[in-house]
Amino acid sequence: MVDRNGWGGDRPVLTGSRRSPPPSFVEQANVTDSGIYDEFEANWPNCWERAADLLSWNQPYETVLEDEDAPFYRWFAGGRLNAAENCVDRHLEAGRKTHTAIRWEGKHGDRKTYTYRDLYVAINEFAAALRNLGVEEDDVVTIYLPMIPELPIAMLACARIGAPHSVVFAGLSADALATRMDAADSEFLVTCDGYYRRGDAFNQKSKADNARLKLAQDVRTVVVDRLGEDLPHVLGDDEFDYHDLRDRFAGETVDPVPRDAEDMLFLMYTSGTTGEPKGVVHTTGGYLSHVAWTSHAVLDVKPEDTYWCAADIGWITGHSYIVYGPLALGTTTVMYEGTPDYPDRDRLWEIVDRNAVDIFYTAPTAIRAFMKWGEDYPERHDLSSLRLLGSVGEPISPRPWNWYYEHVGNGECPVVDTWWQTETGAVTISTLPGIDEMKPGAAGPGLPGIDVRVVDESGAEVEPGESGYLTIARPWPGMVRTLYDGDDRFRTEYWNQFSDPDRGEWWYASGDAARVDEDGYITVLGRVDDVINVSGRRLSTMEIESAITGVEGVAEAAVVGRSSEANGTDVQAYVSTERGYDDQGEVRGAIIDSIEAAIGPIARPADVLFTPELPKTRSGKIMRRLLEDVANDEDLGDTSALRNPEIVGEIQAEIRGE
Ligand code: 6R9
Repeated sequence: MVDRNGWGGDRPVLTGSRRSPPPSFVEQANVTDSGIYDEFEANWPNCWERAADLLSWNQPYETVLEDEDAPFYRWFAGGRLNAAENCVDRHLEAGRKTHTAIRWEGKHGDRKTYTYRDLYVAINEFAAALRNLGVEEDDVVTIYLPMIPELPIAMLACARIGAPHSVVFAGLSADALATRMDAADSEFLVTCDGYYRRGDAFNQKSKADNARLKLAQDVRTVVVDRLGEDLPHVLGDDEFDYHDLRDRFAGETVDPVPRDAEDMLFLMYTSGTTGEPKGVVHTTGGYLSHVAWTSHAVLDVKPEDTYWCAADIGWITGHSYIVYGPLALGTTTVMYEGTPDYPDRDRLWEIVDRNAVDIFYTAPTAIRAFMKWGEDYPERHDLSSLRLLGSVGEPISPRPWNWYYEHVGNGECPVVDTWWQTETGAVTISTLPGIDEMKPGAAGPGLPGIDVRVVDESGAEVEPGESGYLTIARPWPGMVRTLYDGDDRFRTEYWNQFSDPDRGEWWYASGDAARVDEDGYITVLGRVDDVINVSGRRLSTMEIESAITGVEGVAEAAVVGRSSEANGTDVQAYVSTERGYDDQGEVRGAIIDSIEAAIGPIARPADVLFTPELPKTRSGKIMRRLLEDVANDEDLGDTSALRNPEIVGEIQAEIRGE
């Protein structure tokens, strides 16, 4: 039993009825030859040249894969390329200057269109400005921006001059920003004055200022003026206005720096099993090949499409499938600043309709909300431009899958349920929409060339239908290369558990539990580590617990995931207080504040339950597993081995509201 998050280890997971790819889709799909699986198998690892061929290389690579120093793999070694040149310049050269690269849908109906030429100009000017500020090749530039066009512009400007970016989600707190900048030794920051969320203006600069105060290093900061009069701000020492810089460097061009395929393209911090976030390192050649290939083969992106991934660029999904994948293929990528229900619950469908969006990619948490709001909202709009739908971030169960298929796709668009992670860089498990049958509730088989195995504790593959640990038994181009915090942590986090180095077997441990069926389709059950997935966002229970225990009066805390219809999982906190701190309202308020300060509002618990004690083993370990079962109203089994079994009944009664 490896399912720790209430996805129901031994409960049957209902998969809905199978569906074949609609013939109208198959006729035009990018990949239609079912022989591709065998072809990749027979030619592995050289099959991945197909991905690398989607890019333009300044210098051809010498080998596809070097595995002498596993698990530190090298892909396309010897090759040189620049990611920004691949995402922008080469499309201009191909005569597509006036083609729309980014279609930005801002709040209150603000809109902007960047052609590939516009994007080229913006990236060059900002790259010149960054150089002038002292950014050199390999310096990490932290970007702390919401969903405004300056975010992809800044990323690509960094890529152009060979400076890895580290984008920190705009909703994270000052502390979280400081931790990430400190860990990356980053001396450059791109942020903004503030941004709108729903109707309100949020102050981003004050968070950035607070983060800078916590850092030992000097930080040169570029501030994008997003709110103008709505949020006046002053620039201090070492702070520069983005638009002034653009004016100063107007018309300048900067030659793209040819990067080694294995040079770092970016860093992305993600929650791990300890309180310290992990700095996932992605490199240029493998990552870009893999995102371009999966955009082509899984999302079926074509240059003439209008493609929309409704994620935030602050997470990996937005990096791979709003910015790098679609732009590498020269398509039009839609970028949306707002929320799905503002000003009304048909906002997304209005955008699909008005822009004639061909491909739409979102998360199950959003799909569950659409389903709850009802089909009237999509029905108000003409969605017939849609050709393919995608889902990512969490397991999607058959009911929302079918709803999405029927009410958004009108039964005519394949739905790809794409499993992947910050660490995999790009999609690794999914059906190929022009070839494979879809089974609602199962993501699909490993993509061609990806060797997915579901194994037990000892690393032996489990029988179809049984649950086990999801592993990948071979390297792939988009994979994490190491953790910025060190190679040791990279080995322990991902490779020690299932690898057998004596036999030359390196199996990547994903941290997810899964089940595989007789056709090799994978149903992902959820995380097996101390990470919980709230609305598709990875949170570390340890990080939340340490924010809680930092509050005066808190004696102990445990945080677990609780199944939630809306969010997939909610955060459930259990807290015991020190003597004398009886005002639970006050402590609760301080706990929420502390979590928001340490991580951000996304980590706010759905419930904080106060208890005189936490259930513990005789050796004094908090029984989180049991607390998770209590939160999910599961059968608890025998609790007699606990030091304080009586407390469990009390907590249970409290949770059930008895
Ligand atoms: C891309 C992304 C990764 C975790 C992953 C898993 C969950 C993602 C999923 C899915 C079931 C899918 N996950 N896609 N679970 N079905 N199609 O979300 O990256 O933020 O690193 O999260 O998300 O638990 O391990 P990241």
